Amino acid sequence: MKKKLLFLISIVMVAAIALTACGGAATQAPAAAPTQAPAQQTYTYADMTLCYPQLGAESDWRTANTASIKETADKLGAKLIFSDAQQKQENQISAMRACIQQGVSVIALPPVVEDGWDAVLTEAKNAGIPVIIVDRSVSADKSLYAAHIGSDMVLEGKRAAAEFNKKFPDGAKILELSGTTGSGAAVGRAQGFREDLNSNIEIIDSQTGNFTRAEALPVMQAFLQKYKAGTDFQGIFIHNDDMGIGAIEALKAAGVKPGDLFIVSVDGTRGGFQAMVDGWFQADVECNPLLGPQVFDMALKLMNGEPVDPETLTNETVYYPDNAAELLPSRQY
Ligand code: GYE
Repeated sequence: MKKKLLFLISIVMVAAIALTACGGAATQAPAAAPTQAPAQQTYTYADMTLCYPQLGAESDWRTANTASIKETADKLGAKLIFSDAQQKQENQISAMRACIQQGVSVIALPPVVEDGWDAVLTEAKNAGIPVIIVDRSVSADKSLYAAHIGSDMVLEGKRAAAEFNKKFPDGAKILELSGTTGSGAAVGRAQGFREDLNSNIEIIDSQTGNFTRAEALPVMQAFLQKYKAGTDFQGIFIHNDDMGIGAIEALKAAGVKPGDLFIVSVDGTRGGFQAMVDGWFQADVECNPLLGPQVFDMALKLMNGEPVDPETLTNETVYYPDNAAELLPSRQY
């Protein structure tokens, strides 16, 4: 009771001071509503609600990315609105609209595909909610979002091409098992790969396995029906480790042995490392999913009106079988 009274008195006093301070300003614009934060307030993670409309759970990369976002939110004490769109853009868009409706502080969007974000990004912008594009890129105009944090997918493709160029100086025929059609990851990797692949190395066929083990398996089976391993093609570029693992199942069933084909994959997951230890992959181009700390750090900067880097690319490398067994136990994903 006493506390309440004291509280009331202090409110009245603050109001009185405020009134005196702006005495004579009756004709000016009305003061901000008392619930609104003063202009120079510094927000902390406790004030943050971050919306993460995750695109799916299609791969070990994705599982690690989700864990990184959730763990970082917990550690920092920020509120997280998480959803799983099951690789469907329309689900991501509705999740974003729900977040806009709720007035979240920041949206961090890992877009399943590149195109088709203009409308919802405009809605977020009009609502004053900054959007960070995470992981894959979007084709929307840069004015519609604050920044992008993720891997350089074109560079990853180039790194894969360099492995084939090294292995086949006299040329070869190869296959490509590509990621989700229209996704920044698949588009970028395919582009970088083609840009740097020597002209004597021919990609005889390219099909999507949608970044999943389950979908890659039948695609590899169909490839093996059509082309004879070792004779018609000597290598495969696979856009992620999960599809590689699906492909290995098909190769094993067809009697192909580790090392018969030159296989380069992307991600560097534990599964990818195991495939190198087992002799199936000859190189694994790193793609790091542990983006949580960077995403939350940038989100707080945006809340506080601080400048951010419009493009933050992850530092990555290429892994090889020679030390895969040694590194495997320390892999975080
Ligand atoms: O390589 C793959 C995942 O967008 C970088 O998506 C990501 C890719 C990653 O499904 O494993």
